[in-house]
Amino acid sequence: MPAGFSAQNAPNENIVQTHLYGHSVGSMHPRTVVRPPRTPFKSSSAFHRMEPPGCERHRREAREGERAGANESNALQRPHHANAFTLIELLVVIAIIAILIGLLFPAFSAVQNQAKRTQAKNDLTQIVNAVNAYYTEYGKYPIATADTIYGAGGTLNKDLFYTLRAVASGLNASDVANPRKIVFISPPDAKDQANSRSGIKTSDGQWYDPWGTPYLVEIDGGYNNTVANPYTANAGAVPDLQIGVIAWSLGKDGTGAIAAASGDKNTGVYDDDVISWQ
Ligand SMILES: [Ca+2]
Ligand SMILES: [Ca+2]
Repeated sequence: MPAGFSAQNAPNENIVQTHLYGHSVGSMHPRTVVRPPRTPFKSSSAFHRMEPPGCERHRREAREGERAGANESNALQRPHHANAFTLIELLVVIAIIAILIGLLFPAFSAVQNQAKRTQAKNDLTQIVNAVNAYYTEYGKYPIATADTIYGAGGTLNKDLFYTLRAVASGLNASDVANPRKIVFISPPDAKDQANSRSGIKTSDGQWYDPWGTPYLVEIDGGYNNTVANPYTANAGAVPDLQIGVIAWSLGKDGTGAIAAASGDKNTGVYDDDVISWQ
């Protein structure tokens, strides 16, 4: 014990020694000293008055830390399923999704059907243009020697399209109907040959509309510049149209006007038919 320290200072002796040694020879020989156990705290003692400022704050912070730790422990012990979906909530979500799908599906079907109608209208325009182009090229209509309806319910449309496609088959065998082998139209083959839509079915040579029924084409083979109107009303002049060639599709229902003056274009099975001349 260095000189100048009394016996009352004994409990803090090791601390002081550490300080003194560390200050004088700390770089030479670091020394570890165990702090003696603290005496129980007595608020009325003189030692309490000697506590450095901020000690009370430290104890308050410690108590607050203990309370925070207790709250965290309670949170950890809370059941996990308190934050999960209940069965009722899950069923409600599924029901809402089902209702939305039910609302959207008809709208989707309507858009899809409108796209098919647009495609059918484009195909019909191409067919009429191809027949007229053939007329311009050869000075006559293809195949027809009298007013004729080709397609569903009438003469198959295969020979007409063999001729317009310059395919040497049927009535165009050996290119007799199209000797210059001019391709006036080139529809695609149907993707599904067993259930042909929107293209040529190679086994029968017919051109099918987007719903799976052959397109109908009427040609003025009698050369009086008129063809019979397939509809009795709401589809142009009746009984005859002042046109050399017309084409139409029976629409989504696959049935409609397959002969002259079959029905009202705006009612029944006729109203979904797609026609080239209106
Ligand atoms: Ca005619
Ligand atoms: Ca129809």
